[in-house]
Amino acid sequence: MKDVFIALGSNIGDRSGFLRSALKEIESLDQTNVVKASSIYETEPVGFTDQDVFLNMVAKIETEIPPHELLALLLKIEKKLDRTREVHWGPRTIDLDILLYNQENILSEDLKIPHPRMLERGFVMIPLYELQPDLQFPHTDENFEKVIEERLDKKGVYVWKRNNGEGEFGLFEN
Ligand code: PH2
Ligand code: MG
Ligand code: MG
Repeated sequence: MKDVFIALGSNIGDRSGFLRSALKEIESLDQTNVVKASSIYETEPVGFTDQDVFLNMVAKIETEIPPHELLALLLKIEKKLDRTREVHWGPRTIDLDILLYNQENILSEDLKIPHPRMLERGFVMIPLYELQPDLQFPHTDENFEKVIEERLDKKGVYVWKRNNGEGEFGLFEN
């Protein structure tokens, strides 16, 4: 199995409901398990700032699905959960981004892994650090502490629901 980290984000409607549905859809993919989920964080919008606050989290999955196929399946899940694309970086019911795929560096037109902007983004790196503080990155020698201390914009990221290890994914009532 390959270790893969996925970032989830939502800032429209029933935000935690969309996160939960997305995790369930990912879990139901063939040859794929959700291994663990971070806490859920509420985060101020980055980039396009005139939009509602987000809920963000990161999940670690293991899968045998190759990267491009996984991307296509995640886009399909986004569609199923009413994702539309109007404004670049704009409001969305659910956004599913592959952050890391098994220490691989992938640079193709439609898929770049590691996710190109991840090291600067607090809403990605803070939940990722919670999940896997000993993580090595395939595209920098810096260790996680150094990235957090020196690169990261840590502002505007607050725990919204702590993962307590109980219920679905440690986050939701069964
Ligand atoms: N996603 C973006 C742009 N800005 N800001 C926050 N806080 N959370 C996001 O998930 C997010 C964002 C593009 O994918
Ligand atoms: Mg994104
Ligand atoms: Mg995306």
